[in-house]
Amino acid sequence: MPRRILESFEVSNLSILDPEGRADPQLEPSLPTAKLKQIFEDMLLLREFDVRAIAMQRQGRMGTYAPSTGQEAVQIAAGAALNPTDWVVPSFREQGLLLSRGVKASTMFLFFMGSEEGNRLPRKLRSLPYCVPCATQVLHAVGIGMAAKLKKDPVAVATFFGDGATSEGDFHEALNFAAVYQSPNVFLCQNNQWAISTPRSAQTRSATLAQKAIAYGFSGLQVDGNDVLAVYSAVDAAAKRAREGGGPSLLECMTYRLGVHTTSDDPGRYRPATELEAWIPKDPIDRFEKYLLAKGLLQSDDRARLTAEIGDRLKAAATEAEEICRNLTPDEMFTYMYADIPDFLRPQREEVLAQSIAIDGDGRAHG
Ligand SMILES: Cc1ncc(C[n+]2csc(CCOP(=O)(O)OP(=O)(O)O)c2C)c(N)n1
Ligand SMILES: [Mg+2]
Repeated sequence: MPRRILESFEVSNLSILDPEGRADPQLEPSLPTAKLKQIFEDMLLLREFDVRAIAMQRQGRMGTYAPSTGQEAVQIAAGAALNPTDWVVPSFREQGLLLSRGVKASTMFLFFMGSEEGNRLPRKLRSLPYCVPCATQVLHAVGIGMAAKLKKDPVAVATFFGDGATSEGDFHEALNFAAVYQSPNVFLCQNNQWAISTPRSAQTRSATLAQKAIAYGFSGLQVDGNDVLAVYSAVDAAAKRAREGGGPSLLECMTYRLGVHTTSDDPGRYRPATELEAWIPKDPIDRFEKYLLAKGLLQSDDRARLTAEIGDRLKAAATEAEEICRNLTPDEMFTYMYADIPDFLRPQREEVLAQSIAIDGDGRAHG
């Protein structure tokens, strides 16, 4: 018997805006003006959030922070394409997604200040809190998807993770289960080309991450992740399919982390400067701004004005978060991990309490 080809497959890449912000008329989504403007404002909000958070971390007013500069299009377009009734399951880099869903900026600041208040998201927002272990959230999202299917709740469940997370076993188990159970999941990979200092080329020999879905029996699409309209269209289609019982999808959004992995990282030690220089002209905000300017939906001085307004709002949100932090006591670190504090932690907690540590007005601990 000769060998026969049983399967062959193709992987596509979707892009709608060209580098100058001109849209492909065949693919351009028709979005109301107010929505386009909101998307632009939310992208600026995420960029300014990074600016303020990094400054606060450098001043000792915030813990380790993971910025999203350069990745605004993926997060904001995804947030805009999902319905408020859909679920979102983030990793640790989705400030933009959560802000665009209505999480308060002060709550996001509180997370990075180490306060448990930063994990308390209003239930109606259908957003899970941040997940720092790489890829464990992808399984949680499939669980939510399977539950929604059992309850006949017509929602999509979108989960976010990085290129590095696709090397984790949890990612593969999650995709397999989602396919087998046809759960309403949208797997959204922010491929920012790096997992701390590990480049995308060292994660996998696959030509794309999108094609991983095909092995599990569903479709994967690579999307220009710096093209806000392409991400919007791809997430919109995948979420509709999920809500209508069409099963899961994987979207690999090609983007780039223009800054540090976190404020504890120095990419200058491992990343070629030429690579960064090549991505700077692909800035997703600049590209979308050109599109809106050409359409007459934005004036040339709008960006500076909006940025200043957002900066003022974020300053007030940061002050609000710092006020809340002033009332925290160090023994809170023992409060939330376990329902019943285990024996080995009891003496440590007692020691902290015995030292009567108080937090003063500057947020510094005193014995
Ligand atoms: C299970 C697990 N292993 C290791 C780490 C340490 N770690 C934190 S972020 C990170 C890289 C993640 O890269 P990627 O998935 O590409 O996401 P990105 O940070 O680029 O958004 C690693 C290895 C972790 N958080 N969880
Ligand atoms: Mg990455």
